[in-house]
Amino acid sequence: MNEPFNNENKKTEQLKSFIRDNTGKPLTSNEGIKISDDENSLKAGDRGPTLLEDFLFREKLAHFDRERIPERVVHARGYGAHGIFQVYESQEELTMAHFLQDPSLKTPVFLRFSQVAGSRGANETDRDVRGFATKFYTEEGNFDLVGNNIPIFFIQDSIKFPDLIHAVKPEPDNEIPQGQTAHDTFWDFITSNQESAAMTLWIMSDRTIPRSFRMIEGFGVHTFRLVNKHGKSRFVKFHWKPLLGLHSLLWDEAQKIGGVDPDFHRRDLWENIEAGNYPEWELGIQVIEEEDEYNFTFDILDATKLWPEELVPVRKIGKMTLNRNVDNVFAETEQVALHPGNIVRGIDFTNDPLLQGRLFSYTDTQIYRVGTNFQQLPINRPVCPVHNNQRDGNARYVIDQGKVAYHNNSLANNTPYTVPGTKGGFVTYPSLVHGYKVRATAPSFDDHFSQAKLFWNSMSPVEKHHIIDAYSFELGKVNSIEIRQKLVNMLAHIDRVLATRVGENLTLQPAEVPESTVTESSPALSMMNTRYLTNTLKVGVLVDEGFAGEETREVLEMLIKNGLKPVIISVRNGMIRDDKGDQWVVNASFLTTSPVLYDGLYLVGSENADPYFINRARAFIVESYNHFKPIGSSPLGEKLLQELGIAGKPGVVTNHSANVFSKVFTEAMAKQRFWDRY
Ligand code: HDD
Repeated sequence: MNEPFNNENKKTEQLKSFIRDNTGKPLTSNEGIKISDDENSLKAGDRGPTLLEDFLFREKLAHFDRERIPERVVHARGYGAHGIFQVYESQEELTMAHFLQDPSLKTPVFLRFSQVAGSRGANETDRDVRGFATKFYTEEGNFDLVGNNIPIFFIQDSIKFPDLIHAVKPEPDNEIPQGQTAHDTFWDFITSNQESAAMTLWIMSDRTIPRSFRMIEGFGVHTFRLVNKHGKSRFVKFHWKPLLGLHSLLWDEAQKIGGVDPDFHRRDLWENIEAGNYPEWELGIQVIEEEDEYNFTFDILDATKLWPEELVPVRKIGKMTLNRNVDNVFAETEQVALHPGNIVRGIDFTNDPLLQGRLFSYTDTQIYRVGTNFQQLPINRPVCPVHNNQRDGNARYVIDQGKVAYHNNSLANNTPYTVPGTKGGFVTYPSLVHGYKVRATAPSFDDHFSQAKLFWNSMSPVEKHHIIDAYSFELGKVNSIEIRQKLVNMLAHIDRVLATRVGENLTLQPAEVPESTVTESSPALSMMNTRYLTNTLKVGVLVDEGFAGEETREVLEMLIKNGLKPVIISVRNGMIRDDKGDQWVVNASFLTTSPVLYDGLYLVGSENADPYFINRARAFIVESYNHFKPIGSSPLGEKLLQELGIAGKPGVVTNHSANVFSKVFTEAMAKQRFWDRY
């Protein structure tokens, strides 16, 4: 039987017993010997050589030599945080899953965001799918929802996964390029495997260059099952919807941020959690009854297809809040072992051939990457009791008592004992399967273009423009003219205008091929239909020596009240004086920061601004303006805006009364981009 469980964050409590605080403590070896000198190795004479006998030196170096473990073969660069999940109301009708029954229950979670292609040191703003992998530490064992920020996938059968990844990773002869899809082998794979058509539209969209991890959606991608206590099963897809809305960078910004701050996304997540701005997502489900399995124009087991929300609505059933940064990235984020095969009672798999292959791959990779006993590492341990007859293996942490390690037994009264389904044991849903053993894909998986067209039809003109630019950029980096042509032809199957526009940028004509006839669109797919809030958006405040202190203070206080985060930028780091001689802290200098790191600018200036300040402010404003961002200015700054010819343009706000300005500028910040500047 399960041991009693309380409502605190049991995972945090469990992790506490493994935490070591080294502050103020004597330095020791791993064997506990106090160390008197950690700067000089033991030598024969002070000019050496070093003696083999130096066990302290040997231990230190040998451990260092083994500090790295293999990085994940995909999703190597990632960042995680702890939190909790709470269901809004009992989902008993749909599932037995314990964590979805009681709205007062706070289930601990760990969420790891990642990018697929780049290595552990890759730039975080590369164009890439983002992993969105959640471990729920439930009372009935760990449930992992290992998804992405895109609801569909490249391929239908997991046997192709190594091929896809070999194609996207740096090309093996010269190991170029890092963390990019813009190269020959990737687009060769895509054009040779046309099931990827719809996925390429998603990855060429702004979704793959997010503004923040806090502003991405998550999707379980596969069709799973929910099973209730009467044994009734329904098909389900899982969604995570960010409460801050869905927002992205521009491609030009993403590329520049890669140089200015390669840690842009982790810094954003870390800083906001530290500041108490806890990011939240609602968990949504789409449910299809078993008897409706064949009532759709697509196969619901095909991972290259989504279920349009207008056809199968998303019901929001709970909320996840990330509220604690890790204590140690290696011990927690790097060693966490996520696996879509980690399911709990009330949730089950389907025959989706992509999911089926994943069920093998993840445990296999964890054993290789982290070791046989990876589930015993603190971050991976369930918060409920674990008892079984598995023993030994490399780096075993648990000490199992007694002589019995087998089932059935009589010496231990046949314990640990099995638990029937009626008492909480996991029982696989008895779905009916029949058929010949064949290596084949069902014809119902054959339509590769209808949903690609649905996605295209759903995009706003700005989003379409970005997608055309993205394909043109990527293909522009492909050397093979044949591959460029094949892609333009593939696009012609989706939409002739798209293919023609991309073709024009490459001086290529799309072939005459049948074009998808889908005319529907799905408003839920456009990022333009998201929420627009000011919460935690960053405003770069440009000040120079002798700036109007009182007025600036008044404005900034109001902006902070409205959820914005002003950052004072000036010529030098350190301190700056306002017109009353008051000292202000400068958060960043023109040397250490860049306009691409801010969601908007407020130009305060100064009566006697120095030429260098004006020069840098001009560059900041021009770049922000070209990135469609809000720009505010004090009356003193207005001259510069006029000189640049942008005063009075959309999203350019001038301050004549602190009150009115703060309100109008806040509204502009919420809008985030002024596309009518195009
Ligand atoms: Fe995968 C990691 C998501 C298909 C094999 N995958 C990995 C991670 C995420 C995903 C988010 C990182 C987890 C973490 O943060 O540690 N993968 C997906 C999604 C897929 C998908 C949403 C399609 C719907 N993956 C997929 C297939 C295979 C794999 C078809 C192989 C058959 N994935 C792996 C892996 C990784 C992995 C090799 C690398 C490191 C790891 O598992 O822990 O096993």
